[in-house]
Amino acid sequence: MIEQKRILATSVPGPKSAELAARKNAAVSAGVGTGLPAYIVKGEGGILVDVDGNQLIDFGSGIAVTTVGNGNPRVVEAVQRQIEDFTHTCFMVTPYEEYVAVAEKLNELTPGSFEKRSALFNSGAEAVENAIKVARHHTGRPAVVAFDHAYHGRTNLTMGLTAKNMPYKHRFGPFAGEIYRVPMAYPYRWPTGPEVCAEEAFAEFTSLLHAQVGEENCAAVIIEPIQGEGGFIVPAPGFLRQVAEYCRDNGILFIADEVQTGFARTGDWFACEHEGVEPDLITTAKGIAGGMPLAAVTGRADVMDSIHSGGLGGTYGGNPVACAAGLAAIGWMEETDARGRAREVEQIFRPRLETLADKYGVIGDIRGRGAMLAIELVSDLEAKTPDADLTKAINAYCHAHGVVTLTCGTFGNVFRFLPPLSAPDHLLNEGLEVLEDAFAETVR
Ligand code: PLZ
Repeated sequence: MIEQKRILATSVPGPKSAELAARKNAAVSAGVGTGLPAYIVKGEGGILVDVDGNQLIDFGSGIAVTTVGNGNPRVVEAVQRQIEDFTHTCFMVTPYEEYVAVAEKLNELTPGSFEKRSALFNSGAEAVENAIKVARHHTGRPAVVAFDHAYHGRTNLTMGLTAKNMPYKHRFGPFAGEIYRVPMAYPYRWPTGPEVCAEEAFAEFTSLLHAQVGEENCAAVIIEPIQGEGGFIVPAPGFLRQVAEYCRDNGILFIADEVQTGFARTGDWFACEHEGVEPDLITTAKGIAGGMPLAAVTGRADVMDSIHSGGLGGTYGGNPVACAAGLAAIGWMEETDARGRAREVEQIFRPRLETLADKYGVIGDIRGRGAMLAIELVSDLEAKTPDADLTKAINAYCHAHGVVTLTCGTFGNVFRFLPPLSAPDHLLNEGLEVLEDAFAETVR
């Protein structure tokens, strides 16, 4: 048992981590960065233990993956059991029940009162690739519309869908064709104000889609119901619903990329439920399997079944160990009311973030839902000038003081919180105290 307590045994990262970092630099491509190079040897609940014996508070869940907590015992046990039985057959060769059971669970839990089918993959990017494949095949149309600030992955097609150049796209092109970008209903930065954001963004969306794509050429519109890497941007209320309705009216498939938002993270099973939106296709990954690589496309049965047999697949997609972990993680979320816990986490974080906003005058926006929350840092509240340097400084302070924090945002000025849902209140509060110290130490 690891005590749910922060312990600073050495500096963070400590000497043993520094040695590993030197080996990393000599062995691993420089293209693979490490945010906080403290090398982890063990994890439990909301704590990560590094090689130097430091106990770090986890405010990132490995980017929204270990929602059920680090080393969730139920997931560990399911993985161990499955590994003893068999590790792999390839579902396309000789199938097994766990894959089918995950698909059944996804079809049941995802929004949409219609009949559904699922297909399983290994990563979020792979799920997005396949959702686009399905949409193009089903509609017979080429074009895909994505949004400003979108993040959908690092493979060629998903890089094309991702909005931000550095570090994701820079000199990695050319990108796949027939991808069009439209403005996001980003309330905080909407030029004419948040009140008119949904309405005006929707008008721009329809007008651009009509003028530059043509409705009848458009296979799909893909959107994160709360944008992740782009800055935890919650679309102005009503926007998602309007876009989904417009898609339905025009024979365009509405794809919700719930890779980061899915599985209780936002206080619902899926973030688009908050707006009552029923997507044609949903992509999931990350939180689905407590850390094992598993991803999925779930959607309308008529769409998913329009693909010829053999048209979807992959060697490892829906690997039995990952599926066993997925069933255990979802079971844990159902039985512990993980959605309720995500809403409690918001209750713990929000008031303290609001206090920070009042005290320092550098937080332009507090946003997100459930256990997916963020603050946008600015050097001037009026001008909303992004303050990436301050964001970096606060992040570095948290790291050095044993809290694993993450930043995001197109302008690098968003500080985000994605704690595991099994982290106890006192640990979340301890992490928030470090954040408060970080503000005290770093804001001018
Ligand atoms: N769609 C909405 O958030 C992954 C990326 C980290 P993969 N986000 C974390 C990084 O810098 O690579 C993500 C996402 C949304 C798709 C993806 C891609 O998921 O499992 O990383 O491929």
